[in-house]
Amino acid sequence: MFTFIDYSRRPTKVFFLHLILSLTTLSSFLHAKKPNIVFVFSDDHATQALGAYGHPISKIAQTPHLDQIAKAGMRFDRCMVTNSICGPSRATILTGKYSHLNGFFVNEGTQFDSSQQTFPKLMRKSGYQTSIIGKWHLGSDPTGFDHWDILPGQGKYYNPDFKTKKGLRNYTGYCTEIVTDKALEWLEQRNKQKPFMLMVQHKAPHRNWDPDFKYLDLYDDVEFPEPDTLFDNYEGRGTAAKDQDMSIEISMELNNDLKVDGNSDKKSRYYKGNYNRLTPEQKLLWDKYYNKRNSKFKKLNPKGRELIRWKYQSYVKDYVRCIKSVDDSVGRLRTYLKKNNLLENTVFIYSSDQGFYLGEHGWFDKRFMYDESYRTPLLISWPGVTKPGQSTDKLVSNLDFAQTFLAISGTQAPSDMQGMSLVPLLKGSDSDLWRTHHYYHYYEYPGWHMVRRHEGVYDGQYKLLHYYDLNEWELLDTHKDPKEMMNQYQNPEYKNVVAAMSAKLNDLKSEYQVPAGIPEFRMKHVGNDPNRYLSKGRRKIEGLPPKK
Ligand code: SGN
Ligand code: CA
Repeated sequence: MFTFIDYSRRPTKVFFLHLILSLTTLSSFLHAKKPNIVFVFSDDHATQALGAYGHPISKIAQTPHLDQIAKAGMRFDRCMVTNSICGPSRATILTGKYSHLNGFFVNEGTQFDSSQQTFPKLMRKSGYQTSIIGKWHLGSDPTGFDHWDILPGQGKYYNPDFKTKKGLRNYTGYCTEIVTDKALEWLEQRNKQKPFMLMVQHKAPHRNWDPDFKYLDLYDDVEFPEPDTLFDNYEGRGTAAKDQDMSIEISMELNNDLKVDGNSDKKSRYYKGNYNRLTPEQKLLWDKYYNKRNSKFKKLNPKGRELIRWKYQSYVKDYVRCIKSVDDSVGRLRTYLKKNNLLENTVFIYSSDQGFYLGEHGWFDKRFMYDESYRTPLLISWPGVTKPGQSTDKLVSNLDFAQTFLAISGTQAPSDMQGMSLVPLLKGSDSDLWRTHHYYHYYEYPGWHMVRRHEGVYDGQYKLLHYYDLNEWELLDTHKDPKEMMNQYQNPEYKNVVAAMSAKLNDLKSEYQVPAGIPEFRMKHVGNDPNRYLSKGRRKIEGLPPKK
């Protein structure tokens, strides 16, 4: 903030005093150590399962270390993603650009063009050491990092492989813990003369929600609250909500997702991809917990709604167990920073590639522009800059991360980045000049969970969605209808809102240079089988033969 001082009316002594003060501030600014950045990022972490956001689930499954970031800094209540899926979210974060400009639209079958401009490359140029450890999921190898040690593809929870410039190496243990060990090792051996930017990227709590052995029976005796919309029948919304393949009832698999017979059905996906990787000692621990859970399940033999309820409870428990390890990871990292006198000069950031459904609308997974998957957690602490315990409901986005990191490091952001630096918000600004509307675009169809392509705009209350392949629109009034159950698009009372939001959608598309018309882009590798990604349950309903 600048204050104008009229020196002509003041004695010269005061003028010199101000001059000296300004020069001292300037010199301490120039000599101040550039802040470090630790960016912890998880995969599919819903705000419902993060204590600082206050949802009933997180009251049971607490996250004290994550909450500490919010207590020390700022909680962002409306951090909206540009495209609610893994690789595309990561590509947006690296480039500060929407999918249509960074070229990474969908997870499957594409490679990130790693020759393009990214924030780590720019930070490196301005003297930062850059490092990424854990999930990457962009096909091509990382560029712009002094050090990288990543999980190939989706990565594995148990005894994962890691990939470096030297090739692949297998590790025994639990992924979240190994990623943290590696991050701490890197911090220890880094060049201590330079500021650093470290990205710690967890696989957890991604499907199929495999917990660490020490947490297998955590929350076992607890009943988690069911969401009001667990038995949603999608009345009041269009084809896309009705036709998805991500329901707990139909799409969630007893074997693969809920580990029923996971240790005995040798042909199953779970056995081959997960159980089979375990050491004999790990197998004993796994068997001990899941054999008990499975035999209880078989005795109970639930049907209909009771089966959905059992699936929901089992799913959420494994999911929050995975988050427990992420919380531990944050605790270990912060303890290290504190012990090494680094915490005070480190910006600590926590976020996830997108949100997730924990049974809302009867779903798991993400992709839709509905709240649970469109909104992602974002917590930032910056000691001495952000006042402790702040929160903001400004519309921010993963589109803003690149420019934020650049601003923190004092690096000029290139003008072709499309986001906004969050630094003014972190410094307490409540400026009206912030964005009022956010643009969203999801592309992966046909694909896992069969969510139709859509784009839309959100202003904090109204949300307009366009499923252009279906020629269907939805307007949601999230103040009156926070659970997003009722499409108001045809309701005459919302005529003006629809008109205003449609105009805004067009404005944003031209501002962000979204190519006109329906995107040409199709998932190349789907070939001529549009049902390639259908779940077992859906294949049965459609009368299709089981997948091999
Ligand atoms: C896997 C999962 C899907 C999930 C995608 C994308 N199937 O394919 O359920 O939607 O990842 O997730 S699984 O049975 O292999 O777990 S993302 O986080 O990478 O976008
Ligand atoms: Ca994800």
